[in-house]
Amino acid sequence: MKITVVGGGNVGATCAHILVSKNLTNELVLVDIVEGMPMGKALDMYESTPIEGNDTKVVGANGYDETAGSDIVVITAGLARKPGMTREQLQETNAQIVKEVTQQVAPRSPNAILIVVSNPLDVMTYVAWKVSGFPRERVMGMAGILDTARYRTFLSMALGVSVKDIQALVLGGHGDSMVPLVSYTTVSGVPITHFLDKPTLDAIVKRTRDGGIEIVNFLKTGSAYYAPASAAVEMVEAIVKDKKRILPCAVYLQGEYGMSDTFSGVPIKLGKKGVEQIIQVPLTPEEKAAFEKSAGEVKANIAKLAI
Ligand code: TXD
Repeated sequence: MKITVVGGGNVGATCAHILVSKNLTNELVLVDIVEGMPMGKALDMYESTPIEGNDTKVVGANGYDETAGSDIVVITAGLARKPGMTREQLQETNAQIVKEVTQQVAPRSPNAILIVVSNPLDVMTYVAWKVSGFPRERVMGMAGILDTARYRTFLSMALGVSVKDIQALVLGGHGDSMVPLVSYTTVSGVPITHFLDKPTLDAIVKRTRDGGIEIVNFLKTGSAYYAPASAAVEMVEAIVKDKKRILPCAVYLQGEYGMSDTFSGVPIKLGKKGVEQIIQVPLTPEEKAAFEKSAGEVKANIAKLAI
């Protein structure tokens, strides 16, 4: 197993570190354009392996030859938000970056599975899919797991119960119109509406939608990275261990949920082949309308791409 992480910034380096400490790969390559930085971070991580008892060879690079033959490539390269910015404002710059990265990665690792993290997430995943020419099963974006984790954390805080016992799904695009599905939220199988009233749930849904900017406003110089890195690793682990996890990920829709030629977050079965199934769950009329609005916004942004 060989994994490449492109972008050695906050999310990329944290993701690489978790992958190494979880022993998920024999070889990990960290790529960034900043001279020397990925080599320094990679060597530092490599030197942690005798202490952690891992067997991962960690390589840093400013180019792509070292990435050849990767099984999985996680793309985190690109600008992050600062206070006052929307994810969509990153689109023009990050589309060029994700395009360049994909052009370098795809021919060197033609059988790889691509996991895109860069924002605006759904549009950047479309860019990687389009530029790579890979089948849709092998190109996906990470956002739903993070958004769902935020939602589960806030519910756990409100209820005073373990985050482990809260099951939930957040679908749609990774933007302010994402759709936390209250109808599929349970505490160990018991509907969430049994525990919380509508105003409390509405406030939690809103906080989930604003979860990214809440952190940006604290950090001021960048955006969240611990939970995003953990979320990307959960996807990698599902693939590496062929776990057949059911996770919300951004995938190319061809008629599913009434949408086509666009990427949006929906539940999928994730295993060694990548997207092994897209799971269509019935939505309430309200949720359906919210999903269509969110996915429609992504589609409109894809139409603005000049790649
Ligand atoms: O849920 C999600 N999908 C997200 C997405 C959650 C958190 C962060 N999200 C997005 O990921 C964020 O909006 C950014 O677009 C990316 C990366 O966020 P990060 O916090 O890691 O940003 P950094 O720390 O600025 O790191 C970005 C790195 C930095 O080191 C740059 O030098 C590098 O990307 N970079 C490049 N690497 C390789 N090749 C090119 N062309 C390149 N351009 C920049």
